[in-house]
Amino acid sequence: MDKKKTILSGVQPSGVMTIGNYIGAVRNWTQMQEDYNCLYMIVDLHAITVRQDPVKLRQRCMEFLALYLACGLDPSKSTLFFQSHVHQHAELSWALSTISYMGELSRMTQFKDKTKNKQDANIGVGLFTYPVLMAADILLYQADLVPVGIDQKQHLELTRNLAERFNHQFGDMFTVPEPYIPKIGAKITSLSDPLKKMSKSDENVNSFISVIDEPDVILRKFKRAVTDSGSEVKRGEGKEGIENLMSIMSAFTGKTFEDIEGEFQGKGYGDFKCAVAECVIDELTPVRERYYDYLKNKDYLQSVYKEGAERASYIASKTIKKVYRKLGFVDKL
Ligand code: ATP
Ligand code: LTN
Repeated sequence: MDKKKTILSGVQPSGVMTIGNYIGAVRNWTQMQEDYNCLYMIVDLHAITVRQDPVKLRQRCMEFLALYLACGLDPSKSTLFFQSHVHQHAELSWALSTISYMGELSRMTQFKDKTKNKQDANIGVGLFTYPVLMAADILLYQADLVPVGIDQKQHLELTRNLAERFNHQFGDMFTVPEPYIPKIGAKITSLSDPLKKMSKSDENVNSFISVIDEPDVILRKFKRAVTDSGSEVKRGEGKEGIENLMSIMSAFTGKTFEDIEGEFQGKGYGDFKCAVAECVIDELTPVRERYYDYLKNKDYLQSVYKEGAERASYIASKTIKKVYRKLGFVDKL
């Protein structure tokens, strides 16, 4: 019997993957492939909770798959698929929405952030029920562990609550999952506002580094990253910008904060920013090269997502059948 634990995660194809997504999530996924049963999605159903251009979205979904492969996800070890190709995600989401409370969904900080300054009349319901779909993604595969950045912790809590609530009301059904949040890089912040999360859908392209940015672009963006008016490379009050760059360097080199403070003692921000850019460029250059190779090979990409959807659907259909029985629906003949 397969005793490996199950891992599931996903990224929204809502822009180009940033180093925040890479450090906070995707890079850790690759390391888990050896020891776990891994399923990694491109969450296209989630992406449409904010307005998307359909032509661009389709293109971006394929680019994301090429990026997953370029970052080291291996389809012979992990199941890679598009969320919309497995219809049970939407079905389980509906079932779970009937045991979700308005109050708990209203408390989700991502919902509050994304609807800030908007009138109720203009807020899409999908943004509100977004975390229920995420819970469905996870519970459908009985995932044990979910590797994400810190911003998703609250959604994981909700998923655990929904799993427990369902189990309590209808009898044992779902594994209650645990979040897996990295110690360093769980929240990389914006280069233009160090108090804000780095986000791929930010309108200001200088606020994020995408994993396929060219070396000169990476260097330029780091050079103009917002810091404080001081000159010492160390952590401290009001030094969030520098601390963010230190986290990036630490994540890309394995150096501790103390190592970095020691190495840059007496040197200015200019030298430090160039060094941060250099270590990011070193790691991302092969990723970018592999990405363009995969992108050219459409047949291969198609074979990957077709097989991924088949494998995922097999598990998802078994779960939804059990869920429907528990809920009291008549078996489909
Ligand atoms: P969007 O801008 O469309 O909201 P995003 O860039 O915030 O997207 P998501 O697709 O929401 O990214 O997140 C994918 C994964 O990357 C999640 O696990 C999330 O926690 C992680 N992640 C996103 N941004 C960061 C960040 N700045 N630092 C660390 N992890 C991050
Ligand atoms: N909401 C997540 C993306 C996501 C996800 C998931 C992550 C959708 N479904 C299931 C882990 C497991 C985000 O990062 N915005």
